[in-house]
Amino acid sequence: MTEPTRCGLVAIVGRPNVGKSTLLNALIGSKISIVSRKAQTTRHRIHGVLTQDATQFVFVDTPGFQTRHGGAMNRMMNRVVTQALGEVDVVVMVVEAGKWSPGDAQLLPLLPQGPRHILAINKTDLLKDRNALFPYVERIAAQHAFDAVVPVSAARNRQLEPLLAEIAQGLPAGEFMFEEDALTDRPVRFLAAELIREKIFRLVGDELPYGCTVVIEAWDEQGPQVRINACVVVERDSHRPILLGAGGQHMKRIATEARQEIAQLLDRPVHLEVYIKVRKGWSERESSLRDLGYE
Ligand SMILES: Nc1nc2c(ncn2[C@@H]2O[C@H](COP(=O)(O)OP(=O)(O)OP(=O)(O)O)[C@@H](O)[C@H]2O)c(=O)[nH]1
Ligand SMILES: [Mg+2]
Repeated sequence: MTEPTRCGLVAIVGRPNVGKSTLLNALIGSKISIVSRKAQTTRHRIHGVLTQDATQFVFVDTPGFQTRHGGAMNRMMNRVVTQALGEVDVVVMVVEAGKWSPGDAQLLPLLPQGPRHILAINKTDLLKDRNALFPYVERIAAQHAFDAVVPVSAARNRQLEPLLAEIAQGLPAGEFMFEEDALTDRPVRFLAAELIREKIFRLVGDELPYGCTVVIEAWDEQGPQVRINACVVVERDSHRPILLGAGGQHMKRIATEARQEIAQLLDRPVHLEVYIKVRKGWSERESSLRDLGYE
């Protein structure tokens, strides 16, 4: 007799920059969600799938929940978080070891009753004194009754199995939602656009990344190379020279690094052209956010 299957949705939530996307990638063993040192890298809800024997975990990476800044983009991102929380079997709240800020506390009342609540304490590799974790956990436990607490290091792949075991306990019996070898619900075009945005987040100074988005305008798999045209949409004329850099060097590096990773993802050579377009104030308007692929 074959074992009955289990399958369920697992939301990964937390304030910006705690390592949610890194954790998702580590759990499924593949990079499907982009990562950068800057807060608010993730803007979309991204499903990542892991199938282990009779258990299928469908993780939902979410944007960092934040209450500091207003604006259409931030409202959209917070909406993605609350919607993701509405339909899950397990919630994994990610925090940074030793750090508990108002941004973490503000998320607690939003965690829905019903799902299993797990606290993943990430970045334990940065801890100097592991004993400091005990009072830290006690302080959080006093504010919210988590069903389980698991210290992990997403960057070093540490303690991921105990975390998966805790998550599995909250998954209901049921049919798999995805094929066993599926990694994500997002098409490769989306992942390609995200990889370009990741390079911009990583390679361009502080302000600009928040005002830009990437749109794939053409995708042709006919020839020996996959030919991709992508457009980086920025908010101001003054952003164009910043993105280009002297002699176009900056943009060149962004395109080269993105092309290499996209080729890896597709397992085929890629020809990538990247253009820049100015669309004034796009991130401030709900309508242009929708046009540009945001929920
Ligand atoms: N040392 C260490 N760094 C980590 C770990 N996990 C993530 N990071 C780093 O933390 C930074 C933020 O990681 P992300 O995965 O983008 O964080 P996020 O929570 O998805 O961020 P947003 O999408 O902006 O909300 C990156 O520089 C990661 O390399 C970890 O376990 N240890
Ligand atoms: Mg993220």
